[in-house]
Amino acid sequence: MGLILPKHFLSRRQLLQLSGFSGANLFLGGCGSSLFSDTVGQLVEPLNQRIEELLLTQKPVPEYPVSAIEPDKLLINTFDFAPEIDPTTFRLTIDGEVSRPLQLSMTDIQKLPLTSMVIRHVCVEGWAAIVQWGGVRLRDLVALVQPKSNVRYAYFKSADGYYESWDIASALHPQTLMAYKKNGQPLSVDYGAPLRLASPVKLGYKQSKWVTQIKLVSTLLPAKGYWEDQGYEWFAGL
Ligand SMILES: Nc1nc2c(c(=O)[nH]1)N[C@H]1C(S)=C(S)[C@@H](COP(=O)(O)O)O[C@H]1N2
Ligand SMILES: [Mo]
Repeated sequence: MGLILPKHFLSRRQLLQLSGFSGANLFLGGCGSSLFSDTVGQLVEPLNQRIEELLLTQKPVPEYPVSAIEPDKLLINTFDFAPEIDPTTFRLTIDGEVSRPLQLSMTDIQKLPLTSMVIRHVCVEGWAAIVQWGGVRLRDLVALVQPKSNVRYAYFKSADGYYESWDIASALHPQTLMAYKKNGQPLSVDYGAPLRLASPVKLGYKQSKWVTQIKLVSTLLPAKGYWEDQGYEWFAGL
């Protein structure tokens, strides 16, 4: 079929499944005509070269066996309140310097390949826990919106007022997930439902819960993150 598709991305079958997304939600401002061919056509375009290179050079960090999960050790760490979000009306906005901004429902997101990983969550306050997260790779979501070549950061906005920014390499890491499952169960409200960041490459405070918007940008704003703006380190790598 001559489709140009990076092999670390979605298969053709998955693309065709994706094209079944409800059109109204898939593309902001889309005209709605010939959605099928339009969608598939956009998704198979190669990504820009900088991002392609990043994706090819990133190595996964070792994971733990399922038997190592510490179900009681992941403390709830919320700076203020846990927002109740109706998962049926929830939409994740992905926008910024991209060719195809999207608004995705949880049904859309759960049609994407599910990745499961057992990693250590580390909080700067002096505790850690081995956790299993399940969700969609952020790189798959980024690929859908077709980022411009100048994109260097991802901003994450949360429903409780929390905000974060990440370097694009960490955001595109193969184990950086937008998670909707924890230890094999659906994510609960306290732990960030319906959707949160989870990654073995960043400290706990980078892992935003209740994410409602992901914005891909070329410059870092003065407001870098909820804790960073109070003096914590921005990169916060593990
Ligand atoms: N929206 C939001 N995300 C957040 C926080 C928060 O207060 N609000 N706390 C952060 C901190 S400091 C940590 S350690 C982890 C804790 O995740 P958990 O509550 O699922 O253990 O969430 C991070 N993400
Ligand atoms: Mo934390």
